[in-house]
Amino acid sequence: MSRQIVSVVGGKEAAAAGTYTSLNPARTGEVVARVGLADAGTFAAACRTAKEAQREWARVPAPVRGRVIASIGRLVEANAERLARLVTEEIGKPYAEALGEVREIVDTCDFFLGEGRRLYGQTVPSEMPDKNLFTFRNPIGVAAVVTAGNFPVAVPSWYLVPALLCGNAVVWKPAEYAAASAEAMFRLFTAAGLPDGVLNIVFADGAATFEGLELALGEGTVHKVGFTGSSEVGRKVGELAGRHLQSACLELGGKNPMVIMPDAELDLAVEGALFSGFGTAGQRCTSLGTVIVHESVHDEFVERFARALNAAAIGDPAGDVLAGPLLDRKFADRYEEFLTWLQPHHKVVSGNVGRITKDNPRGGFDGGEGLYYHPVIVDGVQPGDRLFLEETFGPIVGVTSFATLDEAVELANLPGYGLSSSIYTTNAKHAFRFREGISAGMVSVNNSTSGAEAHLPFGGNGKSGNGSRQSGMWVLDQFTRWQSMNWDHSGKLQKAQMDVAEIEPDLDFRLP
Ligand code: UN1
Repeated sequence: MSRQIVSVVGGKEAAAAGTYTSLNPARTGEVVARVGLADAGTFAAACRTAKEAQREWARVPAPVRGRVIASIGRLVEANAERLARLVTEEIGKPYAEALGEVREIVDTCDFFLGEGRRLYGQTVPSEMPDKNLFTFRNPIGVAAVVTAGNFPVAVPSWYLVPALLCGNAVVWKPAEYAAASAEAMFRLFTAAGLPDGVLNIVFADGAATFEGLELALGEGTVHKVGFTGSSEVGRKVGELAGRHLQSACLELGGKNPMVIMPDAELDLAVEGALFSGFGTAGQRCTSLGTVIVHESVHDEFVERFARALNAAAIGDPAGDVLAGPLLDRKFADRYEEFLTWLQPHHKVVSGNVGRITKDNPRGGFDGGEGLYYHPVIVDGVQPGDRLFLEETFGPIVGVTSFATLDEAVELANLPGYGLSSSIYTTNAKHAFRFREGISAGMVSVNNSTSGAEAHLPFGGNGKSGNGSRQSGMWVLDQFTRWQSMNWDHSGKLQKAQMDVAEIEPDLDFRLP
């Protein structure tokens, strides 16, 4: 029996205006959940409800809110296998990775549970006597958070956990195709004791969400928009937020480069490229886009990379595989479009291309009813190619070569994204020169482009985002606003800059 799920606003189930069916991408005949989709009015109503609930929540002492975060972490930990199994069932993420994803929620809770006892402001001296200066972090109010389904629980937790800890209320709109995973996580969060209305979940399609967001921003019930998704939609969300004098927290796509220097340990680089490019079937925003390999090791690298890929298991995500199916039909269709970008000057070195079927099997695997695709390595990619310049969410990696490190950095920055990057080298000078030159928010040395840890800043530049950062202490600036306070207890009006004591120096003094 499949699940029936609907939006929950203020602790109550909200009316649905339509239905979405979330399918198992590994067996598309299996329904994971029937999802009631809300309209724009329900989204806006959820934001009003959140605004009401936020006032009381902000009055709960931050250390007590920290205890709620601690409970969320415990609940997620106690339900880790169930939640991971659901993620695997709903989006086809290999179970080991799904467990890792659930772990990332716990890590995020572990980090922020103590932040309730910090949320440090500063006490600083004034220019004048008998006056004190302070800074406070205030919650922003209501955060509207719209998330993708490739990380249906970990990435939402990067928004939800700090937003709630800081005393905000949240309206969360998860991806429809990952609705059951999102709803399960929502239940774990509310079981930790969040008062009704502090966290609301609204299932809606993109158009209704955008319209609802526009309404809510107009009504003044949303104070921060968080969005994880494509650069294209991110632009629209950023524009909308900007019209309301807000800066959205945008986590967008990537065309993440991996540079391989002639001094790299090639087998290590192959292992890194394999996981970066084809783990999660290439559907992380941090997945590898293009390998930029030094011309002297190009042929050797490509040969080993193709060999490693051919030996890798693609199949049922419940098993021990490198990759399962694509997330959902929408992603499979888009991926097929990316495959049309292949041109005569490209050389596919990995074997078959396209959907894995009886007529186009991968060894003994025919894909059954799943949205499985052959993983593809394309050699000979050139800087003017769409395959080089644009994100290709899915299991396809381009390869190009370079002569000097400066040229490699230039190639790495050329597509104009800036989320993640990687360099394989045994020379520290190369690593630091790369770090300095690369536009990405994240740099790996001798490691995969993916796999960011929960306590480092996560976010991109250029087409990957507007410079906002999630995770770690940096995200606090997304969910709080600084307030400065001065308190004069001198009993008279002391004017800043004017009533300030001056100590005369003898600036003509010189040593004999
Ligand atoms: C994403 O795909 O939106 O660094 C985030 C990583 C993961 C997060 C990916 N921890 O690959």
